[in-house]
Amino acid sequence: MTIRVALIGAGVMGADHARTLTSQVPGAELRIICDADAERAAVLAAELEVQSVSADPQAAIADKAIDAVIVAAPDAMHKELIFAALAAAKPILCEKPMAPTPQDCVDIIAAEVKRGEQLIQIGYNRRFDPAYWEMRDTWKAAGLGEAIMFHGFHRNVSAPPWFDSNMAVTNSAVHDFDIARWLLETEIVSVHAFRPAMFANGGIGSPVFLVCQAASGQLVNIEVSNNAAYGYDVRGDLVCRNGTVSLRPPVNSELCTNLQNSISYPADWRPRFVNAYRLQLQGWIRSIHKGKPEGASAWDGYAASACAAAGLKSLASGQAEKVELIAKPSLYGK
Ligand code: ISE
Repeated sequence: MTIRVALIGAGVMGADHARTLTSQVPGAELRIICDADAERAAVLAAELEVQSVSADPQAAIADKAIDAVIVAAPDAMHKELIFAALAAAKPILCEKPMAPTPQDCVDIIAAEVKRGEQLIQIGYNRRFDPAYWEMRDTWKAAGLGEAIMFHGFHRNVSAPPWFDSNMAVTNSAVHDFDIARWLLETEIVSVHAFRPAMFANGGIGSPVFLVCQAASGQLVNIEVSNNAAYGYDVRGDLVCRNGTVSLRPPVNSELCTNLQNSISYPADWRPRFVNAYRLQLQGWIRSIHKGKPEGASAWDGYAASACAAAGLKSLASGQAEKVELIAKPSLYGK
């Protein structure tokens, strides 16, 4: 059976998902592209030979010829679109963050729990990145013992003009909260957020530094620099009792010239995580075929957003803030 997919949102990530889905994901067909900008939807549909375009996401989701939905619309629209897909009992792959506030996430969880089955996957793509798998597997296989600290570095070349001060936490650091939870298999219980003094008042793309405590005792620090200037660069070090595993971003070639060697950095996250995005989409379609969820659940989406809320609270209070979570519904396991 072919899963007939509706894409809601044809911006940077929506278009990227559409290209990957139509070229590299067996068992799926992109049937409709929906965007408030009709021209943008039409151009992408023509490029990918997709049958239909629409400016009405609710109708696209309800359409009987659609089996599953990718939500890549602006963050503020995620909740209503997830609700529509849940009402139509259709699996959803929703871009991160799941919703703007933890309360919105709790409402989504309540709706999914009421349905009694996991239909929501959140696009925390790093969970599908071979470099992070290797980091986790190496840690486990190399006998490094207990993990003690995780250092995460998350750098973008430059922030777009609409990327306000909070988004370093709510839009970027959510990836790092999620991957730390995934690696350490624990929840983050507190977040203390700092800004360098020269960015005390925030501003577009201003950096943040977050120190988090995990329920199982580890410390996690996260640097987010969205105006890092030199390239898109995500790094990580997992420090354990008997050694450290360092994440090496995939590099296929090195330039050697003039008595020097150098590597190049991608301009944004798409080339760096190209395999992760493909594997994520393949995993999502497989999960629908098999009825077995993969990747980040609605609970994971909620936990990352709750960490972000604690981070924003900490920036305002200047203190470490607790990550407040509701009791975990049994639908999401232990
Ligand atoms: C962006 O929205 C993403 O999801 C990228 O993966 C991330 O690196 C970037 O910081 C976010 O703003």
